[in-house]
Amino acid sequence: MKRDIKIKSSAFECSVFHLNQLPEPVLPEIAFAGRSNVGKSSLINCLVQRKKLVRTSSTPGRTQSINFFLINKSLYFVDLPGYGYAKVPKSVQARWRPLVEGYLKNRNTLKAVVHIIDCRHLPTPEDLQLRNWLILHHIPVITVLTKADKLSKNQQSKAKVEASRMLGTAPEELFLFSATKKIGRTELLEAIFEFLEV
Ligand SMILES: Nc1nc2c(ncn2[C@@H]2O[C@H](COP(=O)(O)OP(=O)(O)OP(=O)(O)O)[C@@H](O)[C@H]2O)c(=O)[nH]1
Ligand SMILES: [Mg+2]
Repeated sequence: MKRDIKIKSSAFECSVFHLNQLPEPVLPEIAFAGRSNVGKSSLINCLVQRKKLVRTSSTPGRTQSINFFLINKSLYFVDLPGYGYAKVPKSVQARWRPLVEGYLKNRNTLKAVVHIIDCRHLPTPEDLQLRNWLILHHIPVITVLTKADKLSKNQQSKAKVEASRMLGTAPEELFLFSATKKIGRTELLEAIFEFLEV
Protein backbone atom coordinates (compact mmCIF):
# COMPACT_ATOMS: atom_id res chain seq x y z
CA MET A 1 0.00 0.00 0.00
CA LYS A 2 1.36 3.41 -0.97
CA ARG A 3 1.67 5.75 1.96
CA ASP A 4 0.23 9.23 1.77
CA ILE A 5 3.17 11.41 2.71
CA LYS A 6 1.88 14.76 1.56
CA ILE A 7 2.10 17.65 4.00
CA LYS A 8 -1.21 19.36 3.37
CA SER A 9 -1.19 21.76 6.27
CA SER A 10 1.14 23.04 8.96
CA ALA A 11 0.56 25.52 11.75
CA PHE A 12 2.33 26.73 14.86
CA GLU A 13 0.67 25.27 17.94
CA CYS A 14 2.60 26.40 21.02
CA SER A 15 5.97 27.11 22.66
CA VAL A 16 6.84 25.23 25.81
CA PHE A 17 9.32 26.64 28.34
CA HIS A 18 8.28 24.42 31.27
CA LEU A 19 7.18 20.80 31.31
CA ASN A 20 3.80 21.77 32.76
CA GLN A 21 3.02 23.67 29.53
CA LEU A 22 3.19 20.59 27.26
CA PRO A 23 0.09 20.01 25.11
CA GLU A 24 -2.10 17.01 25.91
CA PRO A 25 -0.44 13.83 24.58
CA VAL A 26 -3.20 12.93 22.12
CA LEU A 27 -1.52 13.12 18.70
CA PRO A 28 1.56 11.26 17.44
CA GLU A 29 4.72 13.35 17.60
CA ILE A 30 8.04 13.45 15.77
CA ALA A 31 10.75 15.50 17.50
CA PHE A 32 13.78 17.13 15.85
CA ALA A 33 16.98 17.33 17.87
CA GLY A 34 20.56 18.38 17.27
CA ARG A 35 23.33 20.80 17.99
CA SER A 36 22.63 24.53 18.03
CA ASN A 37 22.63 26.00 14.54
CA VAL A 38 22.82 22.60 12.84
CA GLY A 39 19.69 23.38 10.84
CA LYS A 40 16.78 21.81 12.76
CA SER A 41 14.32 24.62 12.10
CA SER A 42 15.36 24.91 8.44
CA LEU A 43 14.85 21.17 8.02
CA ILE A 44 11.29 21.37 9.37
CA ASN A 45 10.53 24.33 7.07
CA CYS A 46 11.85 22.30 4.14
CA LEU A 47 9.71 19.28 5.04
CA VAL A 48 6.54 21.37 5.28
CA GLN A 49 7.58 23.48 2.25
CA ARG A 50 7.19 26.79 3.99
CA LYS A 51 9.99 29.32 4.29
CA LYS A 52 9.03 30.76 7.62
CA LEU A 53 6.84 28.39 9.60
CA VAL A 54 9.74 27.90 12.01
CA ARG A 55 12.04 30.79 12.82
CA THR A 56 15.62 30.18 11.70
CA SER A 57 18.72 32.17 12.44
CA SER A 58 22.44 32.34 11.86
CA THR A 59 22.81 33.06 15.60
CA PRO A 60 23.20 29.71 17.36
CA GLY A 61 20.90 28.98 20.25
CA ARG A 62 17.93 30.80 18.73
CA THR A 63 15.35 28.18 19.66
CA GLN A 64 15.17 28.04 23.45
CA SER A 65 11.74 26.51 23.85
CA ILE A 66 10.14 23.28 22.66
CA ASN A 67 7.97 24.36 19.73
CA PHE A 68 5.01 22.32 18.53
CA PHE A 69 3.72 22.47 14.95
CA LEU A 70 0.48 20.79 13.96
CA ILE A 71 0.88 18.85 10.71
CA ASN A 72 -2.05 17.67 8.57
CA LYS A 73 -4.24 18.36 11.60
CA SER A 74 -3.22 14.92 12.82
CA LEU A 75 0.34 14.95 14.22
CA TYR A 76 2.96 17.24 15.72
CA PHE A 77 6.44 18.11 14.54
CA VAL A 78 8.35 19.16 17.65
CA ASP A 79 11.34 21.49 17.28
CA LEU A 80 13.68 21.01 20.25
CA PRO A 81 16.15 23.64 21.42
CA GLY A 82 19.71 22.91 20.28
CA TYR A 83 22.55 21.83 22.53
CA GLY A 84 26.28 22.29 22.65
CA TYR A 85 26.84 25.89 21.73
CA ALA A 86 29.49 27.34 24.02
CA LYS A 87 28.31 30.94 23.73
CA VAL A 88 24.83 30.19 24.99
CA PRO A 89 24.81 31.38 28.63
CA LYS A 90 25.42 28.64 31.19
CA SER A 91 22.05 29.35 32.83
CA VAL A 92 20.30 28.65 29.51
CA GLN A 93 22.38 25.51 28.83
CA ALA A 94 21.50 24.22 32.29
CA ARG A 95 17.79 24.45 31.45
CA TRP A 96 18.17 22.36 28.30
CA ARG A 97 18.63 18.96 29.88
CA PRO A 98 15.70 18.85 32.33
CA LEU A 99 13.33 20.37 29.77
CA VAL A 100 14.31 18.23 26.78
CA GLU A 101 14.96 14.99 28.68
CA GLY A 102 11.80 15.51 30.72
CA TYR A 103 9.81 15.80 27.51
CA LEU A 104 11.49 12.90 25.69
CA LYS A 105 11.39 10.48 28.60
CA ASN A 106 7.71 10.47 29.44
CA ARG A 107 5.99 11.06 26.15
CA ASN A 108 3.87 8.09 25.08
CA THR A 109 2.87 9.86 21.87
CA LEU A 110 6.49 10.38 20.74
CA LYS A 111 7.06 8.08 17.75
CA ALA A 112 10.65 8.96 16.82
CA VAL A 113 13.37 11.56 17.14
CA VAL A 114 15.00 12.93 14.01
CA HIS A 115 18.59 13.46 15.13
CA ILE A 116 20.27 16.05 12.93
CA ILE A 117 24.05 16.17 12.53
CA ASP A 118 26.19 18.48 10.39
CA CYS A 119 27.59 16.35 7.55
CA ARG A 120 30.75 18.47 7.39
CA HIS A 121 31.89 17.47 10.86
CA LEU A 122 32.20 14.21 12.72
CA PRO A 123 29.46 13.65 15.32
CA THR A 124 30.41 15.55 18.49
CA PRO A 125 30.62 13.94 21.94
CA GLU A 126 27.25 15.57 22.68
CA ASP A 127 25.74 14.08 19.52
CA LEU A 128 26.89 10.65 20.67
CA GLN A 129 25.61 11.31 24.17
CA LEU A 130 22.14 12.21 22.91
CA ARG A 131 22.04 9.21 20.58
CA ASN A 132 23.04 6.81 23.34
CA TRP A 133 20.51 8.37 25.68
CA LEU A 134 17.72 7.93 23.11
CA ILE A 135 18.68 4.30 22.48
CA LEU A 136 18.86 3.65 26.23
CA HIS A 137 15.31 4.99 26.58
CA HIS A 138 14.06 2.92 23.62
CA ILE A 139 13.19 5.97 21.57
CA PRO A 140 13.49 5.28 17.82
CA VAL A 141 16.06 7.52 16.10
CA ILE A 142 16.20 8.68 12.49
CA THR A 143 19.68 10.10 11.85
CA VAL A 144 20.12 12.88 9.33
CA LEU A 145 23.36 14.38 7.98
CA THR A 146 22.37 17.87 6.93
CA LYS A 147 23.92 20.74 4.94
CA ALA A 148 24.82 18.17 2.27
CA ASP A 149 24.84 21.01 -0.27
CA LYS A 150 28.19 22.04 1.24
CA LEU A 151 29.85 18.79 0.14
CA SER A 152 30.59 17.15 -3.20
CA LYS A 153 29.04 13.77 -3.95
CA ASN A 154 32.33 12.06 -3.04
CA GLN A 155 32.59 13.94 0.23
CA GLN A 156 28.96 13.08 1.03
CA SER A 157 29.65 9.34 0.71
CA LYS A 158 32.78 9.70 2.82
CA ALA A 159 30.86 11.66 5.47
CA LYS A 160 28.25 8.91 5.62
CA VAL A 161 30.86 6.20 6.13
CA GLU A 162 32.77 8.14 8.79
CA ALA A 163 29.68 9.20 10.72
CA SER A 164 28.20 5.70 10.60
CA ARG A 165 31.39 4.28 12.05
CA MET A 166 31.22 6.64 15.01
CA LEU A 167 27.49 6.18 15.49
CA GLY A 168 27.68 2.39 15.27
CA THR A 169 25.19 2.15 12.43
CA ALA A 170 25.20 1.20 8.75
CA PRO A 171 25.93 4.04 6.30
CA GLU A 172 22.65 3.23 4.51
CA GLU A 173 20.74 4.09 7.66
CA LEU A 174 21.87 7.71 7.52
CA PHE A 175 19.84 10.25 5.56
CA LEU A 176 21.70 12.93 3.63
CA PHE A 177 19.74 16.16 3.62
CA SER A 178 19.93 19.77 2.53
CA ALA A 179 17.31 22.35 3.39
CA THR A 180 18.74 24.83 0.89
CA LYS A 181 18.85 22.39 -2.02
CA LYS A 182 15.94 20.20 -0.86
CA ILE A 183 18.15 17.11 -0.98
CA GLY A 184 16.66 14.01 0.66
CA ARG A 185 13.27 15.53 1.48
CA THR A 186 11.07 12.72 0.12
CA GLU A 187 13.24 9.96 1.61
CA LEU A 188 13.17 11.56 5.04
CA LEU A 189 9.41 12.14 4.92
CA GLU A 190 8.92 8.48 4.00
CA ALA A 191 11.06 7.38 6.94
CA ILE A 192 9.15 9.66 9.30
CA PHE A 193 5.75 8.46 8.12
CA GLU A 194 6.81 4.85 8.61
CA PHE A 195 7.11 5.57 12.33
CA LEU A 196 3.65 7.12 12.38
CA GLU A 197 1.97 3.92 11.25
CA VAL A 198 0.84 1.68 14.03
N1 LIG B 1 23.99 25.56 3.37
C1 LIG B 1 23.01 25.21 4.21
N2 LIG B 1 22.72 26.01 5.25
C2 LIG B 1 21.72 25.61 6.09
C3 LIG B 1 21.00 24.39 5.91
N3 LIG B 1 20.11 24.28 6.92
C4 LIG B 1 20.26 25.37 7.69
N4 LIG B 1 21.23 26.18 7.22
C5 LIG B 1 21.69 27.46 7.81
O1 LIG B 1 22.17 27.19 9.11
C6 LIG B 1 21.81 28.24 10.02
C7 LIG B 1 21.04 27.68 11.20
O2 LIG B 1 19.80 27.17 10.75
P1 LIG B 1 18.58 26.89 11.76
O3 LIG B 1 17.58 26.11 10.98
O4 LIG B 1 18.14 28.16 12.40
O5 LIG B 1 19.31 25.98 12.84
P2 LIG B 1 18.76 25.41 14.23
O6 LIG B 1 19.38 24.08 14.40
O7 LIG B 1 17.28 25.48 14.25
O8 LIG B 1 19.42 26.44 15.25
P3 LIG B 1 19.00 26.74 16.78
O9 LIG B 1 17.53 26.92 16.82
O10 LIG B 1 19.76 27.97 17.10
O11 LIG B 1 19.47 25.57 17.57
C8 LIG B 1 21.04 29.26 9.19
O12 LIG B 1 21.93 30.28 8.78
C9 LIG B 1 20.55 28.44 8.00
O13 LIG B 1 20.35 29.21 6.84
C10 LIG B 1 21.34 23.58 4.77
O14 LIG B 1 20.78 22.50 4.51
N5 LIG B 1 22.35 24.04 3.97
MG1 LIG C 1 16.03 26.41 15.60
